[in-house]
Amino acid sequence: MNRYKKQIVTVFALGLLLSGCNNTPNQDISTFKDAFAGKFLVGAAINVGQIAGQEPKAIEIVKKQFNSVVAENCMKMENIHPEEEVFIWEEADAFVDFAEKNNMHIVGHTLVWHSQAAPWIFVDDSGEDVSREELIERMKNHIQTIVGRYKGRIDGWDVVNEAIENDGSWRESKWYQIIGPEYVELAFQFAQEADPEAELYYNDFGVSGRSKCDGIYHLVKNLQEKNVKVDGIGLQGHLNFDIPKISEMETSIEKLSSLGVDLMVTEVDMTILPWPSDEVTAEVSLNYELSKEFNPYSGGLPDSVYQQVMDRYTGFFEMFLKHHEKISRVTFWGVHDGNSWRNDWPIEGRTDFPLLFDRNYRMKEGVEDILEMAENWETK
Ligand code: 9MR
Repeated sequence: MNRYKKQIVTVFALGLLLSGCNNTPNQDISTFKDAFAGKFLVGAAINVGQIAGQEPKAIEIVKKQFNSVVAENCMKMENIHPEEEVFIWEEADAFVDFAEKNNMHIVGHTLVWHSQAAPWIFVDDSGEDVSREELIERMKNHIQTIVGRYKGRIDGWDVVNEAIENDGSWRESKWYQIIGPEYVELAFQFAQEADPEAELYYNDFGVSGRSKCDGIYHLVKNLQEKNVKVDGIGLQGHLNFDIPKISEMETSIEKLSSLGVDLMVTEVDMTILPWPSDEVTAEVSLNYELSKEFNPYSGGLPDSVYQQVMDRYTGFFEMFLKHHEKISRVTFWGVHDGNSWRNDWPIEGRTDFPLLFDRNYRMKEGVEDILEMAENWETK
């Protein structure tokens, strides 16, 4: 359990003790962070416009509802370290300042990823791949400069993102091709050296798939056997309308928790739009053309579909509550439907409804049932 969660649990337990009402649900609680207090943190990814004050209503939601934040894009390599000698700190600094000012748990995302890596990192002046030693040195400098800058301020880092393929094998990223599988343990070691107190996570999508879950299990087990510090696994929750089954994610939670690390359900959203290909994935490089067939709800969502989304969301949260002792945090990937990446991937310009706050910054109808379920969980 991380230091922030311990604090929250203590405050919550104290509150219950003082009120002398262990079994009586508090009817006044109506926010995510209060309803799930004592179970897990609830967070959201925020973007640079929101941090810069361009969307005050979204920020109001964040402050009122959540106790953890992650930066959606500004800490990714191509943004924060676009050239070897250039680090751009303004946006990341503003993100950390915002979170600290509002006393929130802070997640840094993400240090080593195949996507949005700055192109310079893998090549020399003539455009050839750098040597293994050189890439290790560059990765070390990247990780330690960033983690070092925020030492003691960022609670946990997504150190390595998406290193495993759906079939459980290694992703053939440039990191893997040039350094070999040891790049993962080296990344964790470099991060630990830079901030020994920060929690260090491995984060991936599609974790409900059996082969992928097994691949991640073995990756983390191998790190543990080598005494590499890894505190948690992020199971990205990029859900679809029909997959994965709740029970499939539950099986993964059970399996991965047997490693004795914290689990986080990260990047939660649920697309309801038709998928334009046979392969269902969160691979960000995909891109298809916009057409009416693939954008059926631009005029609004029919009630029956809306209800199915809420039922499915409720089912997932019920499962998260059941396993709350294994889960330290659940984080939404965005604040409201209007600014979700889902509207633009893998087809740009669609209208999706993936989050629990609508385009008008209103909490969606039915969310209060999820909060009530959380408040009453102990009494079930
Ligand atoms: O939400 C992010 C979007 O704005 C970016 O364009 C995209 C491109 O890299 O990344 C999105 O976030 C990704 C996250 O960092 C890692 N897991 C998958 C997320 C959705 O693609």
